[in-house]
Amino acid sequence: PIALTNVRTGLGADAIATALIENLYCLLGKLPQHATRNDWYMCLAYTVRDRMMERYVATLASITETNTAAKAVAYLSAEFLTGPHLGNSLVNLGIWQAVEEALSRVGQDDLSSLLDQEEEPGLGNGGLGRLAACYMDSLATLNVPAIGYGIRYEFGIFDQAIRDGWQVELTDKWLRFGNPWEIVRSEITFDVKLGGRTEPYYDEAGRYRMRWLSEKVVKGVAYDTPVPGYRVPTTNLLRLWKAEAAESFDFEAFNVGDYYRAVDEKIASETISKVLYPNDEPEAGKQLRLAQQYFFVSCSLQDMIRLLIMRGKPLDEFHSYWAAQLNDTHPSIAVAELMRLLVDEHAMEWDQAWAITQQTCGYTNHTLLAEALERWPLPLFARLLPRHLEIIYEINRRFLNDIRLRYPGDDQLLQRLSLIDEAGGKHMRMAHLASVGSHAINGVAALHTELLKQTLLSDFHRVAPEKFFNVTNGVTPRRWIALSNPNLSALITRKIGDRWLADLEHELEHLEPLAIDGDFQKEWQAIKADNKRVLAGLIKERTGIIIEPHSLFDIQVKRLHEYKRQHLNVLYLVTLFNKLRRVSSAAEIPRTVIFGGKAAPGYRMAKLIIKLINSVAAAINQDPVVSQVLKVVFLPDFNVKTSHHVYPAADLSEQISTAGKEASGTGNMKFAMNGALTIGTLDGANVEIRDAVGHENFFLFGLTAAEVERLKAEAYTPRSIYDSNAELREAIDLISSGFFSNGDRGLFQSLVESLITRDDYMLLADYQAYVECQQRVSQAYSDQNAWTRMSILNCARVGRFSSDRSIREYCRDIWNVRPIVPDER
Ligand code: 26Q
Repeated sequence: PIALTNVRTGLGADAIATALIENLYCLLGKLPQHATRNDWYMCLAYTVRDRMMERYVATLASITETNTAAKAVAYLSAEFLTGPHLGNSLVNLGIWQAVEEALSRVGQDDLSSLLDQEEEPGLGNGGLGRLAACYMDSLATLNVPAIGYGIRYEFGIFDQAIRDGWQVELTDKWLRFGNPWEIVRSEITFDVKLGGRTEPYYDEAGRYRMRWLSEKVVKGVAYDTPVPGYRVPTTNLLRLWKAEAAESFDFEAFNVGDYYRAVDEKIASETISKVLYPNDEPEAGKQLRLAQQYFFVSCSLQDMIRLLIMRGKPLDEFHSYWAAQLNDTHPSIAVAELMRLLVDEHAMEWDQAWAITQQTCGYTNHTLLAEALERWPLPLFARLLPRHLEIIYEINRRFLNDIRLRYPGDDQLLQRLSLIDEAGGKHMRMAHLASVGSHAINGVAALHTELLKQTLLSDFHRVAPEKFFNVTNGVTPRRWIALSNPNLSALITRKIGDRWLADLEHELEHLEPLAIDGDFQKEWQAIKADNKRVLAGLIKERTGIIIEPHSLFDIQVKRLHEYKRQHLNVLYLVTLFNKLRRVSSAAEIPRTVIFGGKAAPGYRMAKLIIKLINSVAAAINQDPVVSQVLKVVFLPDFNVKTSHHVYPAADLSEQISTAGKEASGTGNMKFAMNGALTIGTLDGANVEIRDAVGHENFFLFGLTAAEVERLKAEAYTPRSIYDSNAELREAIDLISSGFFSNGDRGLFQSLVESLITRDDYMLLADYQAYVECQQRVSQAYSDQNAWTRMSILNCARVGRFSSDRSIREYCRDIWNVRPIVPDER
């Protein structure tokens, strides 16, 4: 090991203070008196990164050195929604106080303003990308060697602004001021072929083989970001690929004098990692999305092979050293690409390559919604990946042959299982490719896994039940409690010691006896009140709306989607509005209802729901009587950074999706950990959260998933509910009347129409139950001591929703990997 001087590694305030000044000077070329706030942020970031390097290098060595025999995890994901790194690094390295002290010695006593300076990497849409980030934190914390492989998007998820109540998308220029957390590995690059055709040939041994004569080649360059575990020796990495032009192509064009064509090629190549696609983006741009997926998967698998060879291991032991997890179908082309690399590039026999591929890959499903399943039109697929199409045909032929032998005469079964959907324009079914190519398939909550087995993948469950597992999602308590709710963390530590952050499942429950302790309740309430004041300040700053910190903070933050039913919440608000205008509002519990979330730019109904929320909010907030007891806020640009202030301030967490539609949800866990009570349906992980916290501490309403299906099958008629429920009709009619849209009766017509005529997500069916449940919430909130007891119990009992528990289950059931004990390094 290199003897690093104390200024690069020292964890005390002295060493850190010296390092800050030195980095400011050496890396940024500034003296303290000329440094801007961003300069201080940058030099602090470099100073913190320096302190991760020793562990990062040692951990990487455990994946590259010859004599270590540990299996490592490759988490393949098109999205990693890490959020800002600085605060999290301080928590995990245990240097928060030392940094505060060091900063004050150099005349900077506002750490929080420097934390605020960081542009968050928004390299994900929502739950799935954030889950990948939580899992990276837990892998490192559990000392499991792992690489998160993905794409270094130049533009992440768009920034959201609200203008005149509508969502406006702004480009996310997160790299504008540089990224101090990443290290470019210019020497780690791979060529990725695209397009062209295939051709058979005979190799030197006289064997019949295929080669791929591609139309073009792009180059992937590795950018590494260290991922420190919580107070452990392991520091893993995120390895994100940036697309660049393969130089050879520049030269070819240049040589024939076509300089501008060479530059065009370069731009086209770099487009591949340019921008993150929002989910639910329809048709347009599909080809680029597939190119993105293939690009990062190919680079990652080539890198894994390179690392295996570096370790001196033979290729036929690939699966003994790598567990590759496919985060949804986005990286599922890995199944065909690993086959191509092994068979075409490394001359392995098909059967052996197939065994290795299946033993290496695991597939996590995150959705049952038919419209969200990835299917590629065959012509498009063939154009971009002609060799993979052949490989997939061969996988399919062998797979269906096997099924045919086991289930003779069942042609329907063959058609349903096939990797190719033959109906109405042929399509590649990526969920089928992932399922066939993996040894393990998992859902992300108990209910979701059951539904997966009964519906979407029922035929796969029939032919290979041993492949199916449930791993209920979890979230990291380091970011979602320690970092975002420091006062609550300090209180917990004062009462039950400091082991809970590393062992939430077993330690947090020690809070339970304190739920009825009057003094503890007071402290708990004081912290919640403080957090609510902070959020109120942020809301005033961002929206100008002044809210009452003593009111019940009722919060729904998540991506906008009809199945998540933000508009059910709105129907309740309009109902309340009507009621409060009629009768004296004095008896009502004061509430502040807060929404946040982005809509996919092409999802018109989701964008209309945002407009509706803002329109209803405006009417309520300006009504002199109603606004005494009810305020409604749409907090713009909900992202990881903002969310740090949101979860800790919530009294009530809205988890009101149509039962059977939300695979798991993870916000539900973040809220509960911070002492919010949940109003929710029996959907996703809500079911397990309710069981964990106790049914009496959870506000349940609505149809079950089975009831939703039954009702749908029996010809559901939302209009009859509209006709028979006067309060509901009044609410809907007020929206139709133009009351919230300056008399424009047309504005919300499509929304109202869809509710009354189709109501695909059963809002009307659940409306009355929801309204009544909200009344129970108000009643419960009026007894502050009882509410506080429930709040404490919610926190104390959700230890199992730590991502550490989830990762332990993946390690045991799916990956067969073990932690590296620190001594082994
Ligand atoms: C697909 C094709 C083209 C462009 C984009 C996409 C795309 C991108 C992202 C499709 C889906 C996503 C993200 C899905 C997602 O976040 N799912 C959520 O995953 C969470 C973690 O498991 C669950 O808790 C949520 O229930 C689930 O909705």
